[in-house]
Amino acid sequence: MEKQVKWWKNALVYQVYPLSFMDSNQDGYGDLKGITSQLDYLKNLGVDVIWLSPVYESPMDDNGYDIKNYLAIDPIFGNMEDMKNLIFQTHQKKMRLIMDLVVNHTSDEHHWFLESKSSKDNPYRDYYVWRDEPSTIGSVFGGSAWEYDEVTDSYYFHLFSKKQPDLNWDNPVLREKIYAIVNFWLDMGIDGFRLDVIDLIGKDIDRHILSDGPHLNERLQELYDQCFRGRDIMTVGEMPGLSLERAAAITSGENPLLDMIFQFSHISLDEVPGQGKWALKKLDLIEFKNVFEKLQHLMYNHGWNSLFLANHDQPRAVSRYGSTLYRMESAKMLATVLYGMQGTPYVYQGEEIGMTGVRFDNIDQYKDIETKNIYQILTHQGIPHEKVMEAIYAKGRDNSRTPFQWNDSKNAGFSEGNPWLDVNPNYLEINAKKDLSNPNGVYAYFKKLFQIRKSNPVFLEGRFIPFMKENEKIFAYYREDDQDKVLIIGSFSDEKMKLEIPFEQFELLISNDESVEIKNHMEIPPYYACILRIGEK
Ligand code: TEU
Repeated sequence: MEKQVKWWKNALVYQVYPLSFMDSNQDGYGDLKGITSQLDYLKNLGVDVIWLSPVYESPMDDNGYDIKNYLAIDPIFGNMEDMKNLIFQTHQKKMRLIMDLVVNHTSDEHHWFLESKSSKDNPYRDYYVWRDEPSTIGSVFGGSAWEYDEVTDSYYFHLFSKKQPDLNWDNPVLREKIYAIVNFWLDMGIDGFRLDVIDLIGKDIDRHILSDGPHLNERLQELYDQCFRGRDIMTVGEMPGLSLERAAAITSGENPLLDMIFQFSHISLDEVPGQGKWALKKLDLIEFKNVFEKLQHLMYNHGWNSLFLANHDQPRAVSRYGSTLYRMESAKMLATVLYGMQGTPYVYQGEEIGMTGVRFDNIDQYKDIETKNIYQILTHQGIPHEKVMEAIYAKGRDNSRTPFQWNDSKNAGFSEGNPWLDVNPNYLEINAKKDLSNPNGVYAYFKKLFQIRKSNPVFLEGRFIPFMKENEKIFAYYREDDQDKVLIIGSFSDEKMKLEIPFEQFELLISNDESVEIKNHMEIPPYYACILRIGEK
């Protein structure tokens, strides 16, 4: 009997950051109706699944990752009818939709927390983590992870902002409440979830174990049994602290705990180890290649991988790994090497038109809580404004959150109103209308690349074999199965590079510069990328 391939293995997932995608009512905030109006844009790219960052009711301290009511849509985004309509229209177009599930913490304005903090014997007290004394654990967004609350003279735990108290997953009553929420949305017809920082739900705070804690597997198992089992859905867990090996283990087996994981080993390589994201280090391509090679080998026939370079927390891939001087070339090159690998491909909104990071002069133009906090902390430490801004330009989360650049009209066609975050001034040059009108645009390239992926099974199941492993500027590898062999090549160099193609027979499947003739001894231009089929098919 032929092995049945799970649909999400061959799906293209597109992340929409609702605040910044499309504003339908001109209030400056993107919304659900705006997303619904652009479904054809996504369908035409080849998108199978839309992942929606949170749209639940929220005070927006962390742009919706601080939820006040899990069962309501925030008025900024519309209402429940708009949500149902988005799900319906997405399904009509034969796409699916997954939501973001943020259950490590809630907003401090969630009624559970308001009850919890009101007195020590309130029935909701144990929904959150309270201690008489703080420990040394720090918040991801800077400062202590403990906040004093005078009502009960105790401290609550918040790994993110102080408006995001952590839920107490040790409490079985709380867990039941969460499962009911998950089932509410699945019963409404959504097709799965991206689970925010889900590596944290097994933590043991008193022993300072946060990611991948002692209870992680049992909690994921319970969630699976109570909510996911038997449903035709996909799940992807964001697990910033998980090892490659554990990511493979959690996603393997007949009924994996999660279908795939966002694992961050490749993401942290441009940081000074152990010093956090703001301590910048030049990326060593060899290290980068090694992480991917390890991941590809670990996941081969054992677990499943997600392929991503960007999301709403990460800088724009072109600015980070490519070159804004060779913007279109490097956007295409990065897509080629990333999506040539085994795993489910993820595109973050704007990546498909080569959007870049932003450099605002004034710190007040930044809206991200993490960026604002770190600016205060670092400048108070005496680090000069310019130096802090350089780190923010490189790593700040607003780089990827500026409004989507649809065209060259006012506010890039995102909104007639005042955008909640300024549009990147380069929208006159970089926008979807311009890119789509160019047959050699980034969008057209992404589209073709995804068509090639889907129509050649070697991309789904083929083995990963590195090529030019020791080269510090070229990322190249084969994918090979019993029937087929392809060679994927991408140059990370802003200079010409020499390349040896050790085959007589090959067919060019795609390249980002068609004027380049493929020969045994060849020279490739900066940021060149191509995929060759080896031999004759
Ligand atoms: O992010 C979790 C996380 O640990 C990081 O991605 C982190 O936000 C980033 O590295 C900070 O530099 C998730 C969400 O994706 C993020 O937007 C939220 O702020 C965070 O959880 C809290 O919900």
